[in-house]
Amino acid sequence: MSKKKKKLRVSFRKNRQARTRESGLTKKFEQHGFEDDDSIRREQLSGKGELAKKRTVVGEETTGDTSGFKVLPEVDLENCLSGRVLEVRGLVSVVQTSDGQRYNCALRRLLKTLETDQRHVVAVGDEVQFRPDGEEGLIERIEPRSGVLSRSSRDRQHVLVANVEKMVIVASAAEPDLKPHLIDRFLVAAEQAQIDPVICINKVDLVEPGSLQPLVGVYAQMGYEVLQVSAVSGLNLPILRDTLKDCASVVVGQSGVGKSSLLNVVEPGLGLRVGLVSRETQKGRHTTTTARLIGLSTGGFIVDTPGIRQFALWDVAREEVAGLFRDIRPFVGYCRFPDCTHTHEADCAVKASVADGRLDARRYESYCHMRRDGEA
Ligand SMILES: Nc1nc2c(ncn2[C@@H]2O[C@H](COP(=O)(O)OP(=O)(O)OP(=O)(O)O)[C@@H](O)[C@H]2O)c(=O)[nH]1
Ligand SMILES: [Mg+2]
Ligand SMILES: [Zn+2]
Repeated sequence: MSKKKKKLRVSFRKNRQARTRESGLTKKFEQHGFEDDDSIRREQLSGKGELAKKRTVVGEETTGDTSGFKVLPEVDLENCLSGRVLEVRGLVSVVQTSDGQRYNCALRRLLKTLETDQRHVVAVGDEVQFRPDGEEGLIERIEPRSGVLSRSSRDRQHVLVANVEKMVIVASAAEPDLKPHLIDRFLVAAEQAQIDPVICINKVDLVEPGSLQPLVGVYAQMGYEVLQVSAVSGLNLPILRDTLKDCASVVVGQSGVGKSSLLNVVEPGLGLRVGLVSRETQKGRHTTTTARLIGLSTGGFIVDTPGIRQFALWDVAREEVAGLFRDIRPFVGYCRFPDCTHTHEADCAVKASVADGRLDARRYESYCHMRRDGEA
């Protein structure tokens, strides 16, 4: 990246002066007096009265807002190390460099105050530049992201993980029951984020062999990779291991489907905590509580995530949903009305294809749900 650095006018959050309590770690860095932080504080005192919301920052303009910011601030790379975020624990991000060293990093003030739609500024999987100081560090810059999986959380973007190529959608054949609608929702998110999805149906030891075939067939026909696995019997785990090899992946799915259990057998010695599924409610107990990046001995990494109760899509307009269904997409051009919603209109090619069996009725139902919810 050798783009020209410019002075850019960017927006900051309004309540910059309202300083919340910060960890000792952050304070320590402030005492070091890193220049950007200083300049911001000085501006606050410069007699402009109420805080101006725009400031000048030296950096590169980012195309799109992949890291949630419109500017990639200039940093003194000579004093920085680059690393990847393994875990975010409140204000502290655990960052690992390529030689395996880990640092507990705080966030430079500038990054905390730039305006963004995001719920949290740093995400697991982020590549960052940070200033090391013993076992600690200060994140100076978050590099532009690709492969961002987000969900919507109270109208803000919650980035679950950044910089992944693959999304392993884990469902369970039983305990808890298989929920194809949730798979469909994750597929839409994967299509939108351009992350390659793999559908992984776990706990097949609990059902009759072959009973999942109709459902598996529907997804396989759309060109998705579908694996039927069991963390208990070991069925098809070599294939899963091979799929994850040398790849940057994330596992997603409801609580209790066996995400952590699968990772424990894919990467022996990991020892992730797993939890029982409640007998009465058939629900998992949210055993994994924070996303965590795990390096694989076969190369690549995978991020284990907490079970998601509701996965609300981020930044998908209602009109876009049909285009994100691989099986519906080919028909939409043949409807009579160009703005057809494929729900109630006459001469709708999508509805016609459900009627004659070319489109799976359950998938179409999923589509209608996601459109109606308004979540999408
Ligand atoms: N029968 C059977 N049980 C399994 C299998 N895989 C996992 N389990 C059980 O399912 C339960 C939940 O497993 P976890 O790995 O904790 O599930 P998780 O998806 O990580 O759940 P959260 O961390 O809560 O999101 C545990 O009791 C596991 O022993 C499987 O293939 N077959
Ligand atoms: Mg788990
Ligand atoms: Zn239509």
